[in-house]
Amino acid sequence: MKSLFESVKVGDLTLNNRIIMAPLTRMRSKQPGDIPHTLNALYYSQRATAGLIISEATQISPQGKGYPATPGIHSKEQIAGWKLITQAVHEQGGKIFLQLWHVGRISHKSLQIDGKLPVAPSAIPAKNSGTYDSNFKPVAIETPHALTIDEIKSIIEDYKNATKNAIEAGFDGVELHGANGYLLDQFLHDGSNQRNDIYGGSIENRCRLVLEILDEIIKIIGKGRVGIRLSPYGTFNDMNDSNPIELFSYLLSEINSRNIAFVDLIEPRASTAGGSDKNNDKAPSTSELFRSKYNGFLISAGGYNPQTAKEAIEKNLADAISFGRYYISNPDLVNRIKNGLELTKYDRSTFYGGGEKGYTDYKNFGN
Ligand code: 8OZ
Repeated sequence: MKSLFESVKVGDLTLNNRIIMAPLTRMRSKQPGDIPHTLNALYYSQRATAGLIISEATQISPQGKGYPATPGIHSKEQIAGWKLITQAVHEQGGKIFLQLWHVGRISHKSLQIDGKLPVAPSAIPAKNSGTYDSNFKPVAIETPHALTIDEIKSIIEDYKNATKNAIEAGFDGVELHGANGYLLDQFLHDGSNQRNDIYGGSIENRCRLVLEILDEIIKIIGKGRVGIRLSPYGTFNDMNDSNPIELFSYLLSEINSRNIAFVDLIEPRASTAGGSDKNNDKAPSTSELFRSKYNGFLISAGGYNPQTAKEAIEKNLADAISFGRYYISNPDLVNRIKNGLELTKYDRSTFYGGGEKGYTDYKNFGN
């Protein structure tokens, strides 16, 4: 029987266990410049006993930014900052992927260069969504600018550049953020993509951008070091689609043929992407919907506790389990689960922005 605590091969890597630290937005990069720094290195190195750390979502370009103080991977200073983190994690025996992010329409003029409008597949705003300006003041989402084909090509270049920068910064691989209503997800779903060119309309066309980017980053870093995060049935950031089963079945079949390191699927029950502690327990599960459609290593994320994680691995519903909120408050999560220790509850008020409090000061019982 499979166990959460056994080492396992994923793409080109061997992980020490099947417990993954989920990508977690914490908005604590150094300002100005969205630069990772020593405090972030301490935070990640405290969590290095995870089988794999997936970094917080990281903008591939200034245009890809949607929240204050999220880090980037497009400047020399940011690459140097990330090096502190990869080195600190590697010194503790951990592995870390960088999550490549473009927010698309989930941004605000005040976060964009020259106050330009955020961009998206179509000029459709996300309803009931918001973000924060650079002073952490809540702001509403605007109607985005619909990207031209040339602008899409330039975004693909930004993903390539970011992947090269991730290699330079010492990451073990990259995860493409295709989830939670950000740019790539906006292209996938017909609720946000109403283009009538090669990037819109049919499922094949809506999946084209994700697959083109996947192919480009595979060429740069190798398929064994590439993963992708998807959130089928996610409703966060106003996502909706007329036929999600067909959409994600097609996408997974295309991903199968590329033989990448892993797919990281957010459970539909966690449809608010960690934005609330309420699960939609009536939602169908990833394993029921998609386990049989994907041939590779499947990471499952969203609303797990130690018991349900163990069961999911033992029943072979997934190959690894990703923890988000519990990784915020339990840096030694692997030890806690392994030894049945109580988990520390997280403090939601310190999730985004700030310093050490609620970041590097959670209790650690050791590894
Ligand atoms: C919480 C707050 C801001 C961004 C995601 C990158 O949901 C995020 C995110 C989460 O994937």
